[in-house]
Amino acid sequence: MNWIIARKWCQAHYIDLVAIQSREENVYLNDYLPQQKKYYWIGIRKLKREWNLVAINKSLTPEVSNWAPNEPNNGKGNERCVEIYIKSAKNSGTWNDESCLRNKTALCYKASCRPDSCSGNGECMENINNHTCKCSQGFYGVRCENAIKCRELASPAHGSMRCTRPLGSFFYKAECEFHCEERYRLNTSSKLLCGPDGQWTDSQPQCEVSCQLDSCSGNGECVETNNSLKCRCFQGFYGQRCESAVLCSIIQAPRDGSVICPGSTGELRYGSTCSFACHAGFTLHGTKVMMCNASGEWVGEKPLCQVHRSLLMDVVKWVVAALTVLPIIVWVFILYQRKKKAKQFGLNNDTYSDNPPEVYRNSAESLI
Ligand SMILES: [Ca+2]
Repeated sequence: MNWIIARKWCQAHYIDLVAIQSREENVYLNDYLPQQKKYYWIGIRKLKREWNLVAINKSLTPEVSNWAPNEPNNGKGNERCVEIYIKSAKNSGTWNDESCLRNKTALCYKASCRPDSCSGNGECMENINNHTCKCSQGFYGVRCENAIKCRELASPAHGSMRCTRPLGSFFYKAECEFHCEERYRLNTSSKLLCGPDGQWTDSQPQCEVSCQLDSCSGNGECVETNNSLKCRCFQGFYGQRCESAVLCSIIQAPRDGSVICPGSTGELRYGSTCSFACHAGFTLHGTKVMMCNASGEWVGEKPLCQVHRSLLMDVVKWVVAALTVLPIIVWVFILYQRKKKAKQFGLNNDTYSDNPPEVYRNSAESLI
């Protein structure tokens, strides 16, 4: 029967003309089949200038080709079908392109592949009396029944992991997503896929502490180093998280004066200022405004309130004037007293004397 009828016959009684997919099969067929005078048709035909394995509709590859020397030669100009020499005198087990109209024995095959022959994870290849599975990426085994496994992952410290595992735990096609607690950040991708080569798309993620707005209490610069944080405190603050402020001591008002520290709420921090003033009549001597520095010390000397100089001078003038006038007043008073005594004894003598006149004394004695 010619090639076309041979194929139809095979399709009717078996599956198709044999689809040879390896060179070893040629050896097997040559050993196994009996010799036929005109040899056998096999399931290879030229379609659109390419040799095609018609049963599985695949192009013939050089690795599978087993042409006899100088073949295919299209010797008669219409050689578009392929025969196999079985137990020939020479080139036994090799192929020759031949006219499809020639009559030869049909070499059929019986299917061995079933829909689940390769577990749905590979391509089933028909062989003589058997089949083999060509597994898809990510699968292995005689029936491609095993999936490649990636190494197991775990939830990171201070984080969580959630996986979808269509083929089982951490097998090919598994997807794992990672999340970190507040104040922590993933150091790699948040989503990992298990690839067909058994490798995750990234390394196991870890949650590392990350700088937040309040990591340094808003009083310093946050720096991330080796999964830890470091605070560089601004001037006037200290502590691991810059949580403490440098404080200056409470400053007292000067005597006869007052002090005002604007904006302070009891604590006098770095940068606080205090202004001094004196009561009326006093003058401020020294620093009018003092500032708390980054070391917790006041800058400047506390001022003094002293009496106003003009007022002091007025007081001095009054005292001097008083001291000048007072002796005169005393002298006038004494003089007045003496005159008064003289009048009392009838003596009209303007001449001043510490001793009263004898006349007066005698008269007095005479009165006694
Ligand atoms: Ca030929």
